[in-house]
Amino acid sequence: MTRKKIALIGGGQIGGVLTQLIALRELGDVVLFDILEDMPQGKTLDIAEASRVDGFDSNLQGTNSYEDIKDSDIVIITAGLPRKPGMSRDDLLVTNAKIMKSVAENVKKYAPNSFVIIISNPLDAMVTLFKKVSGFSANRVMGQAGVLDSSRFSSFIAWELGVSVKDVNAMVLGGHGDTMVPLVRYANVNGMPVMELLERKYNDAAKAKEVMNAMVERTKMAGGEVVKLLKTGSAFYSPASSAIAMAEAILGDQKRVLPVCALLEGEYNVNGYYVGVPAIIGANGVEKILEITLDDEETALFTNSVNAVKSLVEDMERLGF
Ligand code: TXD
Repeated sequence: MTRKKIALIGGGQIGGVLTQLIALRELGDVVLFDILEDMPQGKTLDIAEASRVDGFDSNLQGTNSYEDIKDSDIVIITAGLPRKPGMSRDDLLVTNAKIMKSVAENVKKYAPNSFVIIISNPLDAMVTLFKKVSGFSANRVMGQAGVLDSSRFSSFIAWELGVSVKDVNAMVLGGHGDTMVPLVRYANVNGMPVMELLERKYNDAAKAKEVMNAMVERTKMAGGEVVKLLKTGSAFYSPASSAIAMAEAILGDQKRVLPVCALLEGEYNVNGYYVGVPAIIGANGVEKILEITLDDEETALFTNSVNAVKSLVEDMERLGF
């Protein structure tokens, strides 16, 4: 059996952690691409020189040439700049859209049969643009945001209740921005509703609600919380782990049910937009979007989030992308 080939476009903070995680798990061989000369070569050499200690045989190659990503099975994209002080959303959108356009053209040219996981921000717009430029089928183009946002929400719940995070199931839907929708009603610990456990803990329904609201708000602002602490750059360990979960689901045909940024074509009454929803992820990428019932309040929040995605995409189109 030949090894799988995984191309990473963008060799910054997330790209580096992705490389190491793929090697440690021996998911395949890695080609790490960046426009910065020598940097991806240096990063892959550093990680590869630990292969004896870590015990992996994956080949790790750094490159500045797109030709090297030829025939990759999976492509994970982190290329793009993070927002700097004084930069407007439109500025970030223009910079990263320009980068994403060239990335999409090259992935289309050299890895036309790959499954693509996009991480670059603004996430929902970048996935939309990649799909448009590449012309890839919808099942092969997805964005990573929901796996991380849901992991953050689950972690907060586990810490609050003093239970193993492995038993917590909680999901975040919608766009990857301040309007994202942590689903409180469906959050559970091994099937037991989180709200019920909180009410028992505090013996006070109002207090339980207050605690849950704080966790919801923290989830929505979790990226910013890390940015503020790091001072430079944004979260990179957890976004990398989250993308790896998606890549593993594809490579292992796991049929995992993961919240991913997927193209909606009528599901959830949305047509033609990329939004975070639960989907079955397997060897065919996004194999099926799962529709769940949302109550009135959840529907209002989800619609609000979809509208934020729509306006972001419209901004991008107005800018000529
Ligand atoms: O969950 C999520 N989706 C996210 C997304 C969570 C956290 C951060 N998220 C976004 O990921 C973040 O806002 C950025 O847009 C991306 C990548 O974050 P990272 O922390 O890895 O950024 P870096 O360290 O700045 O790395 C970006 C690299 C850097 O090495 C650049 O030289 C490179 O991208 N770059 C390019 N690579 C290839 N091709 C082009 N054109 C290019 N331009 C810049």
